[in-house]
Amino acid sequence: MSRLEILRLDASAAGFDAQLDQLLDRAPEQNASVTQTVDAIVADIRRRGDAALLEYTNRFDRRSVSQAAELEIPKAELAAAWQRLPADLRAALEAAAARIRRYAEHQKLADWEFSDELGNRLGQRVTPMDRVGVYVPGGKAAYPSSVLMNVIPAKVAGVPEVIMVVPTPSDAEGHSKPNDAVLGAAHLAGADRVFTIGGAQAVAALAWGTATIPPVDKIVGPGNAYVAAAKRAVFGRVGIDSIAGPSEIVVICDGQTDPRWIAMDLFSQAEHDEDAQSILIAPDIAYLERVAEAMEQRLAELPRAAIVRASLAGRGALIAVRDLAQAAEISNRIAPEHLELSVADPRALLQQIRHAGAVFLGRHAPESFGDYCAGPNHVLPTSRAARFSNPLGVYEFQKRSSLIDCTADGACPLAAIAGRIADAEGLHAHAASARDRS
Ligand code: HSO
Ligand code: ZN
Repeated sequence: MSRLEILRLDASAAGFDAQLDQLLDRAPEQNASVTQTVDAIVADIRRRGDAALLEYTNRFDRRSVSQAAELEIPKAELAAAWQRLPADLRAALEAAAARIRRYAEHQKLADWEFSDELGNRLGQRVTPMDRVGVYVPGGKAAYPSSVLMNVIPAKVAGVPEVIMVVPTPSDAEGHSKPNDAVLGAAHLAGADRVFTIGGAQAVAALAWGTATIPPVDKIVGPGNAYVAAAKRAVFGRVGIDSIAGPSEIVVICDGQTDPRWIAMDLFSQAEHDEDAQSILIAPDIAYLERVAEAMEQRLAELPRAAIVRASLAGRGALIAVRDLAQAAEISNRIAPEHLELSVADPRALLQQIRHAGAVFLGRHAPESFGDYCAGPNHVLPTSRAARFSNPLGVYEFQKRSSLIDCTADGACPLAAIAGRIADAEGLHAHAASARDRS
């Protein structure tokens, strides 16, 4: 077996900044031909509804469905899939779901109101969306954990109808068999309806609605380049969550954690796909080499070793720094999706961290807890989006309305202010409407 390849960088060396920029350079591709194909599919679904949806589904997923109604998995089938799961998996999913729900409860936005000195009341009222769509990727990336992470916050927000879609291509024998764990998780999380559709056609159907697929108000969930392009195309018609890029982890270690643990933490991200990124930062070159050694040894444990190798060779890095302060600075530039602070005093280091999707504090909190069951959402900002965006959460399924409630007395001073500004804007009706209340 060839040695595991991974880039080594020294943060104090000349040229480091350029090297880091190059390492992070991954603008989410927007391929013109993908965009064109997707635009055509979206337009076609919008125009021809179910007929187009059936055609694309049969063509792209090699299926032979004749009635759009057959695309729905009946609720009883979801419950049956749940019952078919091994009891210990059911128990684990239940425990994870309970923890995810409990965390989500804390995220609920609240109503608030206050009175101004005139006796008017101003406030915010929070209401859930009516109907949302959750896209679950098919194939190997059909993760039951992602079903929980997307559906539970929507339900906690109070969304009455959560529509899940999952592409279910036919296998070699021509059978289209949805994954039991995914369906079981949908049952557990409380998805209201599930359809076996995917790709741009599923996103378009959710956005515009067809006779069979009800139109939703927002679409969340990761997908391939076609799904991402379709989400961009329907944005505005519906809300979307952020467009997910490859998953990333940065581990900052003080050199005192068992190198074998850190090796596996880096692998856990790398095994997602070749484009995933794992970066270790430590103020100790010798320690970095011990981790590299441990990676060499533990790679043999992995069924997905080939993906891990490709990911680490293409996008991984071991970065030597002067001290933990410099590590924090570099991490802030990366703004990673996941950040492990595997150090003696993670709370102190946290003070220096400004941008990260999720922070795992200390040696006993690996990312995989966050992926499955710690409670916080595993849908996190990727590709440096942690500079400006947030984990998926209950708040993504809630909307705020402003409340303006004036008394007759409280209205007078506002009429004068509004009237004067409306005059300046040359908007007569505004001014008159305001002064009517004085
Ligand atoms: N690390 C992934 C989530 C995931 N991991 C699902 C395992 N299953 C993105 O945060
Ligand atoms: Zn993961």
